[in-house]
Amino acid sequence: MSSRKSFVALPASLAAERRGRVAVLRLNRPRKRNALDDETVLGIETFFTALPDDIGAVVLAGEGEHFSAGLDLSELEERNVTQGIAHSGLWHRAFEKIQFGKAPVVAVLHGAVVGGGLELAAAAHVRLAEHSAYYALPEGSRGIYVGGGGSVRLPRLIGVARMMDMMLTGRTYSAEEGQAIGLTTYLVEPGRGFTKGIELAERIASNTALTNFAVTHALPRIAESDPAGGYAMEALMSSIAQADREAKTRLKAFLDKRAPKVTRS
Ligand code: 1HE
Repeated sequence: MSSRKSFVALPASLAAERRGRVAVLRLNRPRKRNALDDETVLGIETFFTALPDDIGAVVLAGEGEHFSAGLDLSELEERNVTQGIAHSGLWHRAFEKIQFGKAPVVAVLHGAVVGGGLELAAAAHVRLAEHSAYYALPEGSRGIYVGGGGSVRLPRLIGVARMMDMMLTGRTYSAEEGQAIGLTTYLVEPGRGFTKGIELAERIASNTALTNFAVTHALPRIAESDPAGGYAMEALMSSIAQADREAKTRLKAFLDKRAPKVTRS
């Protein structure tokens, strides 16, 4: 059931609602192309911190013609080095709450997904794009540098060489190119993104909480480990997951021929 009533107080630049076990967070500043000012970044942190325990997945989307124009450049006042580090830390903290939060996040991308907007999208677990989406890191030409975790997350998605190219030459990737290089894993027709995002989020929310935890919290850490540590962590995680009562119930349902088979989509 859709409910417009938000479970958390947010700035006007964000809008939240819940639809059953799926929570939706929209960047809601279309007149400024969803540029991310400090208040919005703090609001994102608040939203993901306050997520109710029964929410199984989140859809993150943008209102208007663009997902996000990145950092609100009008706030780029004179900062000294210490203040700059603190500002970047604010983004890091907020986006960590997305990546290592309570529920998997599906980002629905369209229009400009640039600078800090791309860094935001990179913190999600599943990214899907409408054909209108395009990706850029204009920091290079603005005389600044990414500060929202982009150097950590983007090379893991598309490689250091592509990120260097984007920052040094101002290269823009189209939605189709973004799909080909791994920025997104779904590409849909214009206007279909949100519906597809909800569909994927509902599917994710139907997994057990323990499996979703394993995939979003353990898997990325295992992937970063040395192989020996990774195998040990994987063995522990898989034994914990299979011991869960809900896992036993689901396995029994399959063996009793009550659960769906895996089919071609
Ligand atoms: C903004 C911003 C912004 C738009 N900060 N106000 N990001 C960028 O370098 C991207 C800058 N933005 C653009 O290139 C374009 O605005 C877009 C391609 C995204 C959209 O173009 P368009 O023609 O639809 O909109 P517009 O007319 O350019 O902008 C509409 C309004 O939004 C206008 O304000 P107005 O008062 O004149 O109506 C713009 O000034 C405003 N606006 N983008 C502030 N980004 C943690 S570090 C991350 C570092 C970065 O993210 S750097 C990348 C910054």
